[in-house]
Amino acid sequence: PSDLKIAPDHSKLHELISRQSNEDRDSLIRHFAHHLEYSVGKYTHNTTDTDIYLALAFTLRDYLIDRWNETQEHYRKEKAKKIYYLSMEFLIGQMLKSNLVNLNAYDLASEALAEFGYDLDHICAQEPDAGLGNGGLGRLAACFLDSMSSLDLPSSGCGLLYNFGIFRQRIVNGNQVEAPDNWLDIANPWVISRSDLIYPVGFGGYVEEYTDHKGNIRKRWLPGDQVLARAHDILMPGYRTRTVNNLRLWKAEATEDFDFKYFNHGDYIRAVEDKVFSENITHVLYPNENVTQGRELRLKQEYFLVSATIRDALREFFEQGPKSHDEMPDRIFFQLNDTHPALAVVELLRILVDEHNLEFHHAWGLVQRCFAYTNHTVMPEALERWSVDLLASLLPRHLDLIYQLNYYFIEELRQKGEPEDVIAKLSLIEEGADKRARMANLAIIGSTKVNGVSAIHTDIIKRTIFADFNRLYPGKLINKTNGITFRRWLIAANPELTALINDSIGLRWLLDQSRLRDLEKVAEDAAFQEDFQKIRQYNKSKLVKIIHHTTGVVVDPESMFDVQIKRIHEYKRQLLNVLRIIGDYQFLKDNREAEYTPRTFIFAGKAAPGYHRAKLIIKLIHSVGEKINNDRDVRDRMKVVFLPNYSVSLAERIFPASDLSEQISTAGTEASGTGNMKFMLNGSLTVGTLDGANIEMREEAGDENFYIFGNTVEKLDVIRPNYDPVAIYEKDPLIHAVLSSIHQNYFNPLSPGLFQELFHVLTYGGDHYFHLADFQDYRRIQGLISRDFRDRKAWLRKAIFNIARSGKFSSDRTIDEYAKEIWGIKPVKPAPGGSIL
Ligand code: B1H
Repeated sequence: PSDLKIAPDHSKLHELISRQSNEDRDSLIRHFAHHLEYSVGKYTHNTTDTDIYLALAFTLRDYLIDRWNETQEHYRKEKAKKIYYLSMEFLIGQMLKSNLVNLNAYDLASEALAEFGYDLDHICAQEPDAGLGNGGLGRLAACFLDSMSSLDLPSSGCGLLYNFGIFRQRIVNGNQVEAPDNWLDIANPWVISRSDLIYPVGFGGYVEEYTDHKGNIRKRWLPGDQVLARAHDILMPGYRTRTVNNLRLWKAEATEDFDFKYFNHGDYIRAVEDKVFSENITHVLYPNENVTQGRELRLKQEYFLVSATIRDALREFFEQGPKSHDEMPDRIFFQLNDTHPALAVVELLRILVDEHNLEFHHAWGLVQRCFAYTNHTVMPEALERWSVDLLASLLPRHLDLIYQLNYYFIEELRQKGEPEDVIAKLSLIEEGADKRARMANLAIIGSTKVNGVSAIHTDIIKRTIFADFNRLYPGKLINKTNGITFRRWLIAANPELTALINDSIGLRWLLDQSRLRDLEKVAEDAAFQEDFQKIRQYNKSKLVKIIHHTTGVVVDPESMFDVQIKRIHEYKRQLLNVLRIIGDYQFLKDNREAEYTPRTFIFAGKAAPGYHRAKLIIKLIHSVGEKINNDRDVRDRMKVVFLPNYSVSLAERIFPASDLSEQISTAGTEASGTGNMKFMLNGSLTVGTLDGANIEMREEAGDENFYIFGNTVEKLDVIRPNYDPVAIYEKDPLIHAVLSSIHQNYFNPLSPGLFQELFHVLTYGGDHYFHLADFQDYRRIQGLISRDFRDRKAWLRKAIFNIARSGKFSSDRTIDEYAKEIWGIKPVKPAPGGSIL
């Protein structure tokens, strides 16, 4: 960018990193021209930015396909063990830029397009996000795919091709309004439909007992309905390697066999209606995070993913010509991203027993060695417990097998002398009026390893929800702290900072993020600090434009950008942030001349459409913002904005422009968090509770570079029994004033009563998430942060230390640990190929 005064010597760097020849460049341009003409159908007239995007995407796709074929051929030759990462969500976002970065072709493409007068960044922005996920869990899966390819690990993501991803959020009058996300409405060059990979998936019907030719009594499932699962691949290149793996997304299609009874009765429409009905399965992503909705369609989706994936994996396994099933655990391994795909355990067992005639215990022994399960939450409302009635009608044979597994499991527990009350808790079935199958318990007994996603979270699951399992199977529960891909979240999202880092510490960190530590030596270097500051201001000025464009609010790029962006959830405590903002506002109204570090409070995040209270929090943020932004007493020092439609692509623009990262969940509730890491990597400082990965981030950054406040898990355990938020409200004048403003409709004079529910939740409702218990400490630390921000050099030093010590949170580190400690696989280096492009 021309207004940026730092000038790393790109030409030299470029030569050094890429050694790309003119041949690469010419080939890229030739391919691009070909696709513009023959794939997009444009020549010179009325070529739109989207056309340019499509032509470039088709060009890269060719390169990806070559490498994918090579990679798969190589895996087959090496008889490599393969990981299937099963997830109902893959929040991959836009692909063009990250593919260019990974293929080391970003600069090349940028120069080539510039020749024709196009700005590559602007072209990349034309791509619709693939929003096939809700939040952290889905984005984690996407980061993992990037790392698995970058580390040359034979693997495939396994998910669903939803027609509608996470809804688009519009804000009307301060309220969230949902609109469908029709992300496939323009041709998607990344999604490759596989004409040959299609499997029938059964539902309903009944279980039949029969006698086989040896006289054994056996069971088989005769499904009532069938739906076809067709494979669609999105290719995932690794960073500076020729390895390309695939994300395989299954889409539901109706079977060709219409129900002929309708035709015979002349009811053509009815027959075709049925066809449409079965295609519903992959129509839409359930928009919940950290909550399950026990709906029949969701169960169908989960089984659909599981069934198609297991069939496909078994096909690949048998194509290798194994001597027996016993080779399975050396060739295939399934990682379960939460319990959503936990039925895979039963599906594999069913196929081995019912279709391949393996003896039950032999089959189960094999299954257990092919699975591992990741737990992502302890929120009770998120733990899946499927109604036994629903299972009986949709998957009768699976329910049968769950009962059989439970019988042997409970027998084992009795033999170990476990008391009946403990057995009742461990049972796969929750007894009661409405019986339910506990998917976590099933996933645990079906897995070699179970992992939490941060040190504290693993500790909590070992002590609480899975304590008995931990005692029974010591060593089975382990920690794998989450990570993020530095390619998307630094190299692609913040190229200016990347160039500065390259200039000062060289390029080794690109392949080994722990080498970012070398930045420590420039943390106090005045020139480095100044360049870093300029980049931050440049990114902030770009965000200022977005804020103005989307909200109409003009904010000051010199103010501190204080940011909370994530799903709206009570446990994440956006309300605590709002209470603090109201407190600041009241303080400034009463003390107009007081010293105050100007701040821009930035929020973004979606609320689940059925989560009324979360939507009310969005409305409150807007109402408070409306008041503050228009109050001439404070509006030069405070601004509150809510950026609509939080998404991966919007996040990529916010992290590089943030000063302060709000990670303020109630201790013990946020399993890890991954947004927290993206801020750290881009040089924001964190204000946070001792929760999730914050704890390890502080350990790495150093206490003096991290702002911790609030009650710990241990303290909350002490407080909980006698916690009395009403007493705090009545005794603490500050809290009283803040809550009264909500209670007395200060921000909503025209719709009195609107926020009473929120007032109630925080007081008489019991303040389940301890907002009031942490309020004063939160205010204290924010005061400290304000003072520190004014000492620019000290602040920058802290920021640079954060970047330098963020290496642990690279998903390459996380995936390396999964590979070694859970999957038991080694990198399979690609066969040497030509140039990188
Ligand atoms: C996380 C979910 C989740 N934990 C149920 N659990 C869902 C649960 O549709 N559902 O039914 C969807 C999502 N998501 C998040 O996982 C945690 O809250 C974060 O703390 C964590 O960083 C992330 C990745 O591990």
